[in-house]
Amino acid sequence: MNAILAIWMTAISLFQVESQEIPQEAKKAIDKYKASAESAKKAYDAAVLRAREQVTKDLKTLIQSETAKGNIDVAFAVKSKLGEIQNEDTVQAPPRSESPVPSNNLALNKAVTASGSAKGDGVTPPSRPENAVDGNNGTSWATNHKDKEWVIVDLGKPETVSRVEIAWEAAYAAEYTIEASLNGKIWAEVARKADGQGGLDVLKFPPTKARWIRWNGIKRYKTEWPYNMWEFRVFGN
Ligand SMILES: [Ca+2]
Repeated sequence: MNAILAIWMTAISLFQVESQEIPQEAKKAIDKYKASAESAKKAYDAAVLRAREQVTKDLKTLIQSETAKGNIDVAFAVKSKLGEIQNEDTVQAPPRSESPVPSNNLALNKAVTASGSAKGDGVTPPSRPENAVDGNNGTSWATNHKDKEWVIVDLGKPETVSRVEIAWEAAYAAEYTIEASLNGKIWAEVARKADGQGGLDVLKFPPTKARWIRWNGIKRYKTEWPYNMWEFRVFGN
């Protein structure tokens, strides 16, 4: 790749002096050189794309076969790896629908507690609830393989909240509730999702004063998977 880049950069610098008075023969040589560098770069880009598509296809096949064999933990580990590769793609791709990360997220980097985290699933980076409030769309919190899972975020002080957003990995929640509390003991349900489809959930509700916000899982998309959220966000408006 370095060699191709070097050729490319040389071609560009030659192109910059092209407008000056240079012999016709030299111009021809430069054009030929440029065309060759362009075609090398195109071939390289196409090869990278093909290789990435093949790896993605192979990993998807592996997930299906391991799931069929009942090796759910293996399938989940492979799925995490696939997620990493797809995340790499998004670095160069147009921004995802949930980007940029909103700056007025009241839950950002706040203290969290949770029912637990997936273990032994090969999740990278290690699954922990903090991943759901770190403002990073590439780190997630994966739960244990149970329906009744939860996470609580402490906003630090009472805030008026009226919206929650959850960005899901493929292992999304089909059903869950959002609860609010001023003392961490008495909870009031402020929103309920009963038809989750994954992606980005946006739940709006009447302005409510609360310091703690709890997400309660009720039903996973697939019982052989955990819940897995990229981001859990709380807003005042
Ligand atoms: Ca995250």
